Amino acid sequence: MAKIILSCAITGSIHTPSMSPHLPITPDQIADQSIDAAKAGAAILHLHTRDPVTGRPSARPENFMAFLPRIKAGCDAVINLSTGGSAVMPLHERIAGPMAAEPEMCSLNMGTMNFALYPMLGKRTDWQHDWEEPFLRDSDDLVFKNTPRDIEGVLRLMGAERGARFEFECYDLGHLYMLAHFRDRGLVTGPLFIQFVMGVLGGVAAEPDHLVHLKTTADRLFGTDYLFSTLAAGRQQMPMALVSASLGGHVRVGLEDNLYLSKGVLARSNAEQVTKLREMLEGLGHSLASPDEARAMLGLKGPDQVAF
Ligand code: KMH
Ligand code: ZN
Repeated sequence: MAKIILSCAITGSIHTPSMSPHLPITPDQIADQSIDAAKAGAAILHLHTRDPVTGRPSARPENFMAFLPRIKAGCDAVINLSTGGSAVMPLHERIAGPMAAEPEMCSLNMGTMNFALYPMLGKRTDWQHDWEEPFLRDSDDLVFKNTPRDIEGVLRLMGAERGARFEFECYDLGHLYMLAHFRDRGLVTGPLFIQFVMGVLGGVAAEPDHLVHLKTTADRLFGTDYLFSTLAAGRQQMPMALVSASLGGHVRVGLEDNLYLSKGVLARSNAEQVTKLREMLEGLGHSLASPDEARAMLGLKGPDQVAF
């Protein structure tokens, strides 16, 4: 069996500080949890940043630079910076940090979509920060804008001009056809790394038969010129990771996608989720790729070619 690339998405821009005391917010918290996740087996660290005081999603270069050198000094994991930022940010704001840091990898969201977080409001009333409740509530009228022009811009600025390769975030079948369109125009080249994103309200639900159909479609469009990984938001995180691995795919966990370790039990760290998945995968006979093995599989430029 081929080795499995485990990505860990450390903090994201979906969950808010009141939802878990373990969600990393400050540069030290993000760096510590990233290094621990890498030590536990994550080959790739998918990173967003937050305002260190309020915890609100941010994509400011100075917030990224406050932890990137520390993470690089503390582990050899591949650094993958989000260009999705938060769906509430315009694209120029979302890519400011990645443009300054010039990472080996960055995410690229393959279509415009709804990104509805308001079901997470639940019955909670004890918000720590003023921004949290309206941030979630207003997502009933939120468009996560990723038009072909936006995608082409990120490919040029981050790929052609800065040598990054991409985690292509595909939330639905149409996003695969958009990726094939850019391949046909010669703007993306293999090996492509597709992240199937399941369970976001606005994208496809986290069901095994949907994943099989996404993979079958990607096989038809990209043949052997791609690798896929799967993330499922919320409680389907671990089950879908195991389905992904069983189909020959790679896996992603992390507090960006799910705050829990098991039903009703908050994960105390990203490393805890990495360790849990690692043990399940190894129990099934799989083994994890090291960061350098992941670099070779994905054709990355190397950690000495970044700007941090
Ligand atoms: N937050 C995930 C649902 C990005 O950072 O570009 C998708 C994601 C997007 O990771
Ligand atoms: Zn992300």
